[in-house]
Amino acid sequence: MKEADVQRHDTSPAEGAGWARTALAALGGLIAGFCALAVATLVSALVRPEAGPVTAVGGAVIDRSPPALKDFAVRHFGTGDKLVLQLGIVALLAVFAMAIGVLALHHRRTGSAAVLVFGAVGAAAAVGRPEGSPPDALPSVVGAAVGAGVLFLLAGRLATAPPAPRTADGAQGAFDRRGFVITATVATAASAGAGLLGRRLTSSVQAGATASRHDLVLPVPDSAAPAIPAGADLRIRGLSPFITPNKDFYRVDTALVVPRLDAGAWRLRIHGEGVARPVTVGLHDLLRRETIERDITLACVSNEVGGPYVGNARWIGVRLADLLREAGVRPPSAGGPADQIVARSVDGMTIGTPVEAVMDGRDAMLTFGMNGEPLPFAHGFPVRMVVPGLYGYVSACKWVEDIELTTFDAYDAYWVRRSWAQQAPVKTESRIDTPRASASPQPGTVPVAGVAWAQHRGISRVEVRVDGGPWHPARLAAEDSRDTWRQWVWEWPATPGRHTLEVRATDGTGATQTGKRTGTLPDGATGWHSVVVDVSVR
Ligand SMILES: Nc1nc2c(c(=O)[nH]1)N[C@H]1C(S)=C(S)[C@@H](COP(=O)(O)O)O[C@H]1N2
Ligand SMILES: [Mo]
Repeated sequence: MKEADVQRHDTSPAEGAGWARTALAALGGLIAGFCALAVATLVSALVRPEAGPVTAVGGAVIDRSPPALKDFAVRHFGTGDKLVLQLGIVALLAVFAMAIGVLALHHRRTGSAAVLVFGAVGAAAAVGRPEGSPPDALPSVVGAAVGAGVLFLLAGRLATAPPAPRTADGAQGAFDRRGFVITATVATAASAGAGLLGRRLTSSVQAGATASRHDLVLPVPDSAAPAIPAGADLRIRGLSPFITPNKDFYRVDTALVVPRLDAGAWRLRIHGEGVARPVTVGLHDLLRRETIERDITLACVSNEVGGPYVGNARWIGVRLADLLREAGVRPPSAGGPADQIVARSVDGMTIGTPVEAVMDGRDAMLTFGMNGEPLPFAHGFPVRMVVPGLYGYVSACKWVEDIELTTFDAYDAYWVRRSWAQQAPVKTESRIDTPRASASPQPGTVPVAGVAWAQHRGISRVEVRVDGGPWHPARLAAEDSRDTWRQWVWEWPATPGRHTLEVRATDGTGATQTGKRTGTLPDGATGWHSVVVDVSVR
């Protein structure tokens, strides 16, 4: 403090130079921040890309977001929610960096110390993530140390008068403008180099993962999925295709950086209560096992009525129940002590699934193939879980590396700790895909079409009504399996005017979807999807 104080008194800037120094100080703060982040990028490439400060803080924000906010973000930004979050963090950091730069102008040491405080925040966020460990602090700590040093140097250039001779503009203000420019340039260039090197390192590591995905040849399944019935896809304009292409498949997860795992290095451990013979398997062990191929519709509990977070794919993998039985696991109904399977991903996600559901004969899978190709990285490469009939957050762990048998009493998984239900079977839902809300079809016959799903129970009826009138049975597309969604269409004799269309489905047990509107928390939204359209002669 003492030195800074002396400097403050030393520099009595000439009038007019004040604003320029302040602006340069703010710039200095930005440069210091840039250097900190760039160096952190290099260090995180060596430690773990996800341990970088922006990613770590973003992850910590996600971990702590109340469910309503998470829902809001998913709803409004979709998969872009993460980009918005990261841009927000960087923008906020930029503002702080400028403020700290100005602070450092007068309080050099305090300003530099403030940079270290931000480093500590980043370090704490990284270590505190579900998958965090002490080395994850390094990127933030080293980055902040460099940033603090750069700021200290730059503030020094702004504070001290250069030794004579003065430069041409030296008369304007009593600070070392030239020194500032040189220091700023060198620091920026060196840090940019470090950052680029970090990116290079990360992408060369990821190149291995990409190659391992490219090289993965999916087996011909021992038990192929039954051919999709010809009438399963009604091929109506505006209606979701029966099979959702991978590129269009919704994505919901907490990963700011998609984990890119090397298939050859991947291992899955199965252990815990009642596991007589714990096992560790690699991908090649799975490929050598009996493989199955199944069409299964996946849905997110955060999907609002009428929402997009549902998709149908053809999965290839192995039956999880086979592996569990080999490990000596018995379901609770056969006296097994564990009633919950906790799947853990490489990014620290935990997903709790009832053992009974996995072992009751349904096609609960560890999958490595999606629609004829290896799982895309964003969907869990190399291996994820899929369990028909349960929402994704209680069944579909991506990038899975550990399966522990335990009880629901003993352990709450990630989303359960954030007020979502421990157990969540998919609710019967239906959605109108066409016509879209506020469409204006011509009067006459208008196909009203969509999808309905009640995984593992199947769909037995779909009905549509107009303006609260009588329910009309829709024509159902052929059923592929009760684990998949089902398309439907109703030919509407549309008359001019504004009309409200509503849809409801009945599942294979005969239970009709409730019209009572509830939100997504804690175990999935209910209510009938409705769209308002304007039928008009054009
Ligand atoms: N590792 C991991 N697995 C995860 C999640 C996650 O955040 N991390 N999200 C789950 C949720 S909430 C859903 S709905 C599904 C979505 O799978 P998808 O992104 O492949 O559509 O993945 C599940 N598996
Ligand atoms: Mo989800």
